[in-house]
Amino acid sequence: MTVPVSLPAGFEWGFATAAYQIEGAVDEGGRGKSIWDKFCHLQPTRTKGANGDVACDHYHRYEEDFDLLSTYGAQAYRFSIAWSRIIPLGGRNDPVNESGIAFYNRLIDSLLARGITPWITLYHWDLPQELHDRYGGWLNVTESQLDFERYAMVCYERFGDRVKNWITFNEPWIVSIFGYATGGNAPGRSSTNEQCTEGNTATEPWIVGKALIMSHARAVALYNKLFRPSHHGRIGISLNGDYYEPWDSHDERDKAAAERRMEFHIGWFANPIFLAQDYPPCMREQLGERLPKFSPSDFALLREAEVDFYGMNYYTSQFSRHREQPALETDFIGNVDELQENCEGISVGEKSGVHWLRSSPDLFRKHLTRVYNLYGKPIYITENGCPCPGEDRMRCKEAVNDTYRVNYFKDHLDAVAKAICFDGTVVKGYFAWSLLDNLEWSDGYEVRFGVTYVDYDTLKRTPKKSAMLLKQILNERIQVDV
Ligand code: PNW
Repeated sequence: MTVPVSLPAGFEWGFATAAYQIEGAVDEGGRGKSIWDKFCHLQPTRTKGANGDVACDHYHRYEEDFDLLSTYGAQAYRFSIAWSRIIPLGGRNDPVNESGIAFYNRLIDSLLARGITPWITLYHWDLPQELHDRYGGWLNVTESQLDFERYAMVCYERFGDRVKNWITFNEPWIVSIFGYATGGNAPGRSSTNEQCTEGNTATEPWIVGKALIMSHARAVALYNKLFRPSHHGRIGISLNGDYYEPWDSHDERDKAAAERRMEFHIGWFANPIFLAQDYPPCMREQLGERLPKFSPSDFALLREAEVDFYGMNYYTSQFSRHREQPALETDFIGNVDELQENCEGISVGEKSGVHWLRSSPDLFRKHLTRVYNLYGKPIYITENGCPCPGEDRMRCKEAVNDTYRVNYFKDHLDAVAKAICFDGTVVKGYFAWSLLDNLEWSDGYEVRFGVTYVDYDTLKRTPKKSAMLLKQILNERIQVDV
């Protein structure tokens, strides 16, 4: 039996991007270097030869890109600010770059003129290189949080009259783990990855995690105290994390492994941030002294940093299987195996164009409801999307027929509607990742997540079928109050 479900009135939706993935113009307008500039130019390459020097050239083509947003019917647009455009050297005593401020003012004003609501992410992975060189960047918990606080303050002061939606960090888990445990992302530190010359996988990610949590807390506390009363905006953070089912649903140890995996993914950040509590007990148990502690003053700050929403980036789900042997010091997932098939050989979902992502909308619904029940904040889905199978080898003509993506969006929006209607979960908005094909970090330009095809030789943009679909689905589905 099919039941018609709909999304509530006022449900916000649009598309998301991030500065380094689309802007280009890395040497223009007084921008300073970020850790991604350096990482993308390492030899031998760690990013399939790709870098963000030009990317989608959004820096010069933003009007054209916003025309696309208008055509697609978007109500909102999530983008990130490159810290090193605003404060090229990054630090709290370093100069503010007016030309960088002017660029983001142009973006904001152009969106507002079109009736599109801007959502700003302060940090989407691009730490000013200078802060990394000066004191180790996120490895320095004390310094980094003060510099981030000042950067946030400049953004609120200069943009907060018009910007009412703020996201402090995008995916602190990826920042900590890919940056400092596996070394797959900038700054590329790891003691288990042969390509890396520096790092300590057993300790660094946990230090960085604390720096990100406290930096977030400072930025939110500052907003609450000095800006909320007059700006009346909303602030939150975007956490990634898959949903995990037990590999063998009859095995209690696999059930515990699934829950533990999610605690290592989400609870690591969500317990301190949303509940002002210590890290999940299973993390303390496994990581012992390697997991930094929160002092009474840290907890006081966490309590002051009440947020308005939970930003959820969701792409896929997996199965989790317990391990018999004790955890390695370098383990960061709770001593489990992660699998895309369960013990009966059933796949978690249909394969996409990238190995780590299979389409699992039913588990998305469970994930939404679990997160809402645990952390109690309204959820905005700040990223959801996929590349189609084989899309990396397609030319424009083929790529625009993105049936897999169309179905992915349909199925995932259906899951959102069910979570709202049947599970009582509060979900208030949805951003598709991404407006444009763009630099997919260490995967370079081959993996395409856009609803718009970008030809990287000519930079021509061509809408794919999925681009217009969201407008159709969301307009049909949103309940109209009469
Ligand atoms: C997110 N994983 O990253 C980022 O926020 C985006 O910038 C990125 O383009 C997008 O997802 C697509 O990858 C992730 O391996 C990268 O599970 C990798 C994973 C999850 C999220």
